[in-house]
Amino acid sequence: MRAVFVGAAMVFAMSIPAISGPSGGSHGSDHGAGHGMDHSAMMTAGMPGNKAEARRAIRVKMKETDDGEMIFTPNSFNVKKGETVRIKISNRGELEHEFVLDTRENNQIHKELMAKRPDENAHQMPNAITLQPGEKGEIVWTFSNAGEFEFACLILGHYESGMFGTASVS
Ligand SMILES: [Cu+2]
Repeated sequence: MRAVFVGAAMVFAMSIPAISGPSGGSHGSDHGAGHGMDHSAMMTAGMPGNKAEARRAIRVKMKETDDGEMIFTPNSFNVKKGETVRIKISNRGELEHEFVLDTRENNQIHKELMAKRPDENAHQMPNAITLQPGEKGEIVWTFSNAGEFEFACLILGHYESGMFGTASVS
């Protein structure tokens, strides 16, 4: 089964024609209205999971450090291919942060778009959550494909301050 890029990645792919994903996803012309995204559909990084199938939780904290970095703790985790996990995310910092799980390539595209249009920070995607200081949230995710994926905060300047990490699926 071919991986299909959904949601924001489609929109970005339309505006940045040079993008060609290594997964062979069907970008571009054949996906119809990109805004009517199917939230149940698979992304390269996997798909929204069923909470009842999650056997474990992974806790990730987001915060700023005293020396000016912004970090995820931990900044990496491992899961098995096909595993469904509850990713419990808490914002322990004093700024708004987000957790966006995707391929590195898609996160870069997304980040560049956000840099151009910072008013579009509010993510309504199943692979992303935005949290205010002190807030907690959860993404239930099934890691359908093996590979190295990235979780990142794409708010302007945060990635450059260290806000990214690796989800390794094997
Ligand atoms: Cu952030």
